[in-house]
Amino acid sequence: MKQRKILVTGGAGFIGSNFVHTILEENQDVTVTVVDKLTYAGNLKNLDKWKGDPRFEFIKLDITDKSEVFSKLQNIEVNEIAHFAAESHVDRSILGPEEFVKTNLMGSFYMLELARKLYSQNGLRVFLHVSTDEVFGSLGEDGAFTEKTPYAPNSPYSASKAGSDHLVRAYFHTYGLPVITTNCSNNYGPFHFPEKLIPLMILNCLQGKPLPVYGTGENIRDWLFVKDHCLAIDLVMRDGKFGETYNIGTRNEKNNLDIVHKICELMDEKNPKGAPHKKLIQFVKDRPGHDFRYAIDPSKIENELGWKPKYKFEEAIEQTVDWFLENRSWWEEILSGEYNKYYESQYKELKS
Ligand code: NAD
Ligand code: TDX
Repeated sequence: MKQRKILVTGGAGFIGSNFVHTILEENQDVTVTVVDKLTYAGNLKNLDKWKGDPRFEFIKLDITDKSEVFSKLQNIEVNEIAHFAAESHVDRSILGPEEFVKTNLMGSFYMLELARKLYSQNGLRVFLHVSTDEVFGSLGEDGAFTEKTPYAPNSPYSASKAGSDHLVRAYFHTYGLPVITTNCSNNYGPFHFPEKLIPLMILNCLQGKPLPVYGTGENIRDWLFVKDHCLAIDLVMRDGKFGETYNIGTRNEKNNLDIVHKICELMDEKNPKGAPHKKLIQFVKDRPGHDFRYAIDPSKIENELGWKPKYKFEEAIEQTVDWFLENRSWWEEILSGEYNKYYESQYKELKS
């Protein structure tokens, strides 16, 4: 394989920054160019480690601005694209769907148009589109999503991701672009933005704040450690088949209340002055259209690409809690800014 020169969109966000760490830590002979708008969820601190490294470059860019995308990137020397940039929070998509349609659909469209140009100029090797299991909708008590499950998105977020998945597919069939899509389940780990369930519960425990559980807490998610996800994406970029999709998950279903209890137990051990943290649990209004259950069947990536996760849930969730305990300044800065206003108004609404 030629030297890999990877363009990573959304590389200052949660999964994108973990992917940059994985790629640069695991490979010497690779360069990474991150493009990111630095929205509320993007944070250059996530990439501090690579400042000044000749293998790393950062370009501030809004993927919904077509002229900016083309003026800044059409002559760039990259041979792979990993497309993570998106609006990612379901609750925010319910409050304001427009940004989701713009970034997830139009932004992905412009990235595909750019990829088409780079492909015709110098033969782009792969365009990897990072998507979600939420495009498949909600499961009942049984079964799991396979690559053949029909699409049935229920939130503006998942509908915008589904739309982008279809565009990616069309660019393979119509233009022969070497695309691959991955659909994964809920990630957790370092650099997770505090609005999402796991970091929110860890940080509220640390601050002695209520732990808001939507509805009955019985909804089920299939939790994937972000480092396993990033290794899987790298594998798919190297060995995956163009035009195909791969589901990524680790058969790790848990209901939300079990997740919250697990975090409370870990916090009782590591932050004994707040124990028992489970006294902070508060049942609040349910999310509108709340999908009941997600579960991934990862047989295809296991059987065809030989993928195996490295981490077990028990060790990875503890590593995650430790990361938040050891990186106080990272989250304190986020909690002291604009995000706090969003959280407080969201929480007020959930209790009303
Ligand atoms: P995130 O919200 O933490 O990060 C998104 C990043 O994209 C941020 O750095 C943000 O600044 C950037 N971005 C947003 N709009 C942009 C724009 N217009 N132009 C350029 N950059 C922009 O999200 P995440 O959790 O890291 O998710 C990454 C990808 O993985 C998304 O495509 C998401 O749909 C998908 N995904 C996430 C999960 C999960 O559990 N977090 C699960 C499945 C799939
Ligand atoms: O305060 C909360 N209380 C609560 O009960 C929050 C923030 C969430 N929840 C519930 C809702 C969900 O059932 O926890 C579950 C997980 O919620 P989120 O962390 O918001 O994740 P989810 O909506 O499942 O979506 C995530 O996984 C799939 C990512 O945010 C998406 O980007 C990804 O595609």
